[in-house]
Amino acid sequence: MDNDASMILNDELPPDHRSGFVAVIGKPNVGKSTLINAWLGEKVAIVSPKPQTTRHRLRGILTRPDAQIIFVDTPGIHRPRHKLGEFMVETATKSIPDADVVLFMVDVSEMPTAEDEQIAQLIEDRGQSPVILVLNKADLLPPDKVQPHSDAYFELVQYDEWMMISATRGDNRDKLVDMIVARLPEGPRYYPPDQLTDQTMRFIAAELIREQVLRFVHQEVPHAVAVAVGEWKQRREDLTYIGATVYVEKDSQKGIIIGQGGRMLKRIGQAARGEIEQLVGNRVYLELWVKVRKKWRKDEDELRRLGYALPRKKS
Ligand SMILES: Nc1nc2c(ncn2[C@@H]2O[C@H](COP(=O)(O)OP(=O)(O)OP(=O)(O)O)[C@@H](O)[C@H]2O)c(=O)[nH]1
Ligand SMILES: [Mg+2]
Repeated sequence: MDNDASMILNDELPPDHRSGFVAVIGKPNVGKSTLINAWLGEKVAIVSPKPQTTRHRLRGILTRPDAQIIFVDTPGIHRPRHKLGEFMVETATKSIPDADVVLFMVDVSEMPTAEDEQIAQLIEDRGQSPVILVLNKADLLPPDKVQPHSDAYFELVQYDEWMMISATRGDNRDKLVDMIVARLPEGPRYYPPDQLTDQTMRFIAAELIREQVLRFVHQEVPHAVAVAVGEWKQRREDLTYIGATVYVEKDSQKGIIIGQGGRMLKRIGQAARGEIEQLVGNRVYLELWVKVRKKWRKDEDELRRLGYALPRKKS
């Protein structure tokens, strides 16, 4: 196989093969990234119990003999408080009109909030494609709340179909994929069958470090963190050297990330190293630095430098 086109092997596909883009939209923390990872059987997107974990649009690619689904994971839509938040919300919003199918994901264990309502409106205004309402976290839903909670969501949005699932426990996960495939247009594969994401290893490694920051550091601090991977070198056949910088906004946050005697940074580094070793498939030597970039979340130039590229303002 000598080029990407032949790797995709489209000539072997059945004539009614389906493909398309499926945007997963919802407020923060409802389980969008968890579901995509579960479908792919690999961690392509980081996950955390804290809201506003995902910051970029990223693709997770599921290839079956009869279909290729390109899931588009998006940042949770919320009321932004700084330019990073604006970037995140705009990124998610822009994915709606481009999608062949929109999955509107909600947390059915709780009643809808104003955020869910706004997103429902956004989907109605921007979307032209079928909408599947996904009621997630069914495992947390007490039996007496099934009807009132579901009804509240059914009233919220104009949907074509709905499914109640548990992304973590697995209820109806496969059924939902079949429901999606039935709604996709006929078309070829866009990616080689073994490709799981459009993200680079470097980006995923930086995210895996940020995931551990979200895990170990609390309150506002993890939200003020950005991670950039600098050096990436194959030192030996079985050892990769990775140097990364953890950016924070204040000296006090730097102190928290480093911790007493460097203990917190060590903890973050060790946990992230384990995850990155799984990603690259060999041993990793991970070196971390912590730097202050004052108010980077409010500064467009800083955001761009850290990989949160906003569209250029029209002059
Ligand atoms: N009990 C339960 N927890 C879930 C389920 N799905 C996701 N979670 C948990 O919900 C939390 C948030 O999951 P994420 O996948 O990061 O949520 P997200 O929608 O991608 O969040 P943002 O990236 O912030 O928009 C994590 O702690 C998950 O383990 C589920 O079906 N049941
Ligand atoms: Mg997410």
